Amino acid sequence: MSRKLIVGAAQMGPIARNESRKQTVARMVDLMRQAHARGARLVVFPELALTTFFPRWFMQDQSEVDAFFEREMPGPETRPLFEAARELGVGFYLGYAELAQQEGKPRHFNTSILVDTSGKVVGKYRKIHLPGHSQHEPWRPFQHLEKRYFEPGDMGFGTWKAFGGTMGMALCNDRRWPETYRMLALQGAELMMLGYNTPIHYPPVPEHDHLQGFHNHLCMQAGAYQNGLWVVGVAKAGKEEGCELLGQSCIIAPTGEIVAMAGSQEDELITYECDLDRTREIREHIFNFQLHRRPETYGLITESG
Ligand code: CDV
Repeated sequence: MSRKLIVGAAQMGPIARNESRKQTVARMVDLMRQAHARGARLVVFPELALTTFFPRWFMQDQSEVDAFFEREMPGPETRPLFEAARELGVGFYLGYAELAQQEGKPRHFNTSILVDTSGKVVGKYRKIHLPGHSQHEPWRPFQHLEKRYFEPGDMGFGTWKAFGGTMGMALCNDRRWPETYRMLALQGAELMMLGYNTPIHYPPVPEHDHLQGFHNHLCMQAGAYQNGLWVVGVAKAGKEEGCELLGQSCIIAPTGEIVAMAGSQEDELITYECDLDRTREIREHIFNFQLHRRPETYGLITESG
């Protein structure tokens, strides 16, 4: 049986701070309709796709922060995404800010879910590598307060059987860490979905600003090749509330080659027919984990410090 899956990377342009969920979700449903017209069965949206990238502001009033979070999924404003999935037979990966209640306490996570073609949530991931800082740093032109507004994901790295293969999820900064891809590949992931919000300007090391696009592709292409999996990396791009966000959303083959890339900084759908069996070209040969890995020598990697 063919394991070819047409996947859409649904890059989104900027979302203004005052843009409503309703407006944003309408943009996303439009991208899902375009994906359907191109035969896609799975669409990948960015990280924190429902609102502006709010960690760029220091906020002390928790209710102001919580307004950017979802208490239920789907909720009234996000339900059209799930209805579109059912109507079109197009599943999706969605990044959003999750406000959960666990043991009676509010918990804040930077989360992604995988929704199948019947509109059912089949997987959830909570971002593990949270970048940035937790205190207000007024010297910065904009803040990156992920460490203040979120706690590290408590679900580990997981994979899910869906869309005829084994799917993995990660979020933004996770893509810079080789452990992310390896943890997914060791659980059989054949396709990794990842949404990102990456400012072009990196205030602590501005000398690297011109390398943002290079580093984005460098880590995802290396991760794809070294682990023999497809990577779908999807940006929220363009000038959002004065902050320039990297575009260059792309689909990367298990060989590490970019096979499709967005050319704009706006809402843009790119698609590619991903043959999940192509993972075998790598995983049964050059990176055959069973034959060639030497985990007995890698102990330091899992020691803390
Ligand atoms: N949203 C992110 O995780 N952004 C980081 C930036 C801050 C470096 C990233 O890795 O792209």
